[in-house]
This record gives sequence, structure tokens and C-alpha cells, in this order.
Amino acid sequence: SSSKASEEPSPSASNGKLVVGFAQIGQESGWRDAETASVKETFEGDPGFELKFSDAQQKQENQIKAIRTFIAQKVDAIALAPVVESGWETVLKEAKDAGIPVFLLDRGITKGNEDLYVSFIGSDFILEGQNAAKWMIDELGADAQVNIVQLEGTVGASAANDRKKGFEDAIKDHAGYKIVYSQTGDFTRAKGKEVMEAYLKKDKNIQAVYAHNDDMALGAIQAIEEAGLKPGTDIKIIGVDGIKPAFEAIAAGKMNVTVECNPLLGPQLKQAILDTKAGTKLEKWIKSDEDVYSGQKAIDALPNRKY
Ligand code: GZL
Repeated sequence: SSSKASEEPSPSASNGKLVVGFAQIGQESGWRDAETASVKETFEGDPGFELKFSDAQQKQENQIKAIRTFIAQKVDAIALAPVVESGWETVLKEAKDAGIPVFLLDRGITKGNEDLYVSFIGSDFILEGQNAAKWMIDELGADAQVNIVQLEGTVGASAANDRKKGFEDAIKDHAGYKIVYSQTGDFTRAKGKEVMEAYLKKDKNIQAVYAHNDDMALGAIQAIEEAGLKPGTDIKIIGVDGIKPAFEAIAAGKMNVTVECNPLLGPQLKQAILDTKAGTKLEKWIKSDEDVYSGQKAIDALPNRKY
């Protein structure tokens, strides 16, 4: 194993502060904006840190470039929200060789590369997909006939892959639950609306929409209303994230459930960096605790929601 010395990155350039480079994906969703705000508040609010922030506009090659820049700047730690699971081995090996610890934020990378990062700080997306299916089965009945449109997240993203897997596993024993259409909406409201519009032109006999994030669910709601149907009633709407607009849609009766996914990861990231610098061994997966909000529970929680 590497000696203690090589695990300690070179002291940071700027006057004793710990310099952190954050390679963020972009601004595709309200959830991600909340995550960015949490990281910025946490690090910019602490005189012991300097934050270098990069917005990759959804492109993996921009995230890779940002990581290389952080390495050249000899930062003390790198945080990465990997837009897709694959293609990180080379650049994360470069960070490792430079003795810079990497922390994955909110999405994972291909299995088998656990030696290339200290910890993944994020949610259990399979559980989130299972919780979405559980609500649907409890609400509509185990033997109901339910045609479902699934709005998938960004192609190749761990959050999309696992929310799909968790959901589809959980409905597979209920023959009446059929995913009649499954298409990526890129985690955005605009694309979610576009995909839903296109589908409704072909077929209106659907009973539920399962969207991998609330932004796409909110886009689908607009499309459903424009098609003359009542979202929340004619078609049940399930989203993931727990952003405030989803709580507002539930309160308005236009959406049924949001499966919470915590974006406020700044404090956990800071603690993980400090622990690592102190030589403390961390869990490979620092999991967020989350809840499921529907009906009166969502209405009651709305005033306290932070994002
Ligand atoms: C989840 C995160 C996902 C959110 C989406 O950790 O990766 O990306 O659920 C966001 O809203 O676009």
C-alpha cells in the first residue's frame, strides 16, 4: 500500500486553506441547483476552505477537463458528480497518482473502480425506484390494470439506471402493471413535457407516469393538462427528488407522490474531506436518509421544505 506520505497531498497553494475542486454536471434540474447552492454555501462560508467550481453543461468531457485543471492546480480534494457511470478510470487514476482524494457526489461510477475514490455521498436509487412502485401498488391495487409511462433520467446516469431497475423489479410480479412507454427526458422539465406530449398524441389510455425526477414530472403534468386530461386524477404522477414545486403540485392535486432525494450534500462532503485529511477511514458509501411524500403528509411538509 502507498506510504503515509504519498497519501498526504502536497500542502495547498493558497495560505493554509484546503482547496476543493468541484466538477458539477450543470443546471438541468431544480435538484441540482439546490445541490450546487449547498456546496457553495458550505465551502464559501468556511474560511478554512477555497472552492473551485466548474459547470460542465451536461458534458462528460468538460468534467474530465475540469478534473485535469484541478490536478494541475494541486487542489487538496476533488468532488465529482459523474454525469454518466462510465469513462472515468483514466482521469481518476491521474488524480490518485497525484495524491488527490476524490469524492463522488450524488451519482456513482461503474462498479469495480472503488479504489479510485474515497466515498460516494448520495442516495440509494434502487430503493427510490422501489418506493415509487410501492406507492403505486398500494394506491391502485396489486391486481389493477395500470399502463405506465416511464420518463427516464439522462442516458447512462447511475440515478436513471438504478431508479429504472428498482421500479421495474418491484412491479414485475404484478402482471397488470405494464410500462407501455419508456423514454429519457434528460432530467429536464422541457424534455419531460415534450416526451409526454408525443406519447399522448398516440395513446391516452395510461393510468400512471413514473418520472425519474420531479422536473420531468412537472413537464409531463403540463402536457397532460394541454391534452385535456386531469393529472393527479386521470393519470397518477410519481416523481423523485422532493423539490418544492413538486410539493406545490401535490397540494394542488396535480401530482400524487414525490420520493425524496437529498441534494443538500455540502456538509457531508466537507466532513468527509476533513475526516480524510485527519486520516479517518470512511465508508465507501455515505448514504442519505430519505422519505416518501404524498397527500396530507406532503401538504404538511411543504412550508418547511428548503429547496
Ligand atoms: C440524484 C441526481 C439526479 C436528480 C435529478 O442524486 O443525480 O440528477 O434526481 C438530477 O433531478 O438531474
